[in-house]
Amino acid sequence: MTAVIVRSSSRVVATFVRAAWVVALGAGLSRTVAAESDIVDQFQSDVDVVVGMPVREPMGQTFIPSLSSVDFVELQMFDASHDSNGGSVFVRIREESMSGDVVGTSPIVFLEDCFQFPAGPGCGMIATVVAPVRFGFIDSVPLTAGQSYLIEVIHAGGDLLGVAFGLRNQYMKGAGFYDGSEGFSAGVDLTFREGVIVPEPTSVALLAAGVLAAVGGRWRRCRVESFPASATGKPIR
Ligand SMILES: [Ca+2]
Ligand SMILES: [Ca+2]
Repeated sequence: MTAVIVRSSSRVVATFVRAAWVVALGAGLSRTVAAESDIVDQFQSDVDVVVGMPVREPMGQTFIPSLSSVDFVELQMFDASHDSNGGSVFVRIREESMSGDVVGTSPIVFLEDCFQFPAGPGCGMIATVVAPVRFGFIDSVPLTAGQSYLIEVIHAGGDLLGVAFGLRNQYMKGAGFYDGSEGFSAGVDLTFREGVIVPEPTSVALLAAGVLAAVGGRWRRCRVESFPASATGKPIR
């Protein structure tokens, strides 16, 4: 009987070790396969003009977040050159202004030639044809909600690119600028979205339910094996 108890105790330990692996594996999978969704915090959606870069840099937009971090910035851009090299661009988050400390830098994003205009003539000429370009930060950038920050857009090489702006002060909590100053007028705002990325609740719930079911199943099997025994001494299953 003692041996049975020891063996059963070992199985209990093994079960919990396996369960821990299941939970750990589940946590890893939740980051790699679970669907994610954006929570957009600050934004300005209108496109009134497209400004070329790098010739009109420095350019950017001040904003006041209501969330305490930022995971992504999305801009509306176009390929402004007939050259076919493609272009590269990245963004920085600074405190308050162009002279503020850099608190986050995105990886460089490479945009293929004519990325926003894949079919027919017009690439590099029709500035109203823009496409969203997303800049994801490798690590979430911590912010202080209610304080002013700046999105700086930087050309990193290749074809000339264009960045979209609104011209009617559509975003009231900040100002867009290029040529290193606050644009044509106080009404200029970058066309942008910024926010955080979260797992979709349904994915998390399904994943958690799956993990709990797996752990529960192992636990029930362990209990059946550990206690009652048949007349032959074999565990009853
Ligand atoms: Ca091009
Ligand atoms: Ca504004």
